[in-house]
Amino acid sequence: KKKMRAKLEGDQRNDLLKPLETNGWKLVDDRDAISKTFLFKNFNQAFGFMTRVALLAEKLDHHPEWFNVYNKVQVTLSTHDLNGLSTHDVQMAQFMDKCVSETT
Ligand code: HBI
Repeated sequence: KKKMRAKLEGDQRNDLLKPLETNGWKLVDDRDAISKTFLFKNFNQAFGFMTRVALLAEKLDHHPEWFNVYNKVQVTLSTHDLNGLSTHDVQMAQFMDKCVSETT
């Protein structure tokens, strides 16, 4: 059973979300979640990104909600067991942005 994370709140929540928001992550209106749309050069790059993220998702047992069409990947991150945001979501978001920075 996966280690349960606490729901992000207060100062810790703001400190962790601020940099992500600077990086294009948005708070979702009607739920405690963050989302971002990634645009790649082509499907190959988009799916390569999804492959890297999928491996981390399995390692963390924490999976994104995502939609892909061709070179676009729309991602929403939330911790379903908490019905809110946890550090798992922050870790996934940070990793996704890292993947993009490593994409030529
Ligand atoms: N992914 N985003 C997210 N949130 C969860 O709560 C979650 C998950 N992946 C697997 C998972 N929980 C399971 O560990 C539990 O539902 C048992």
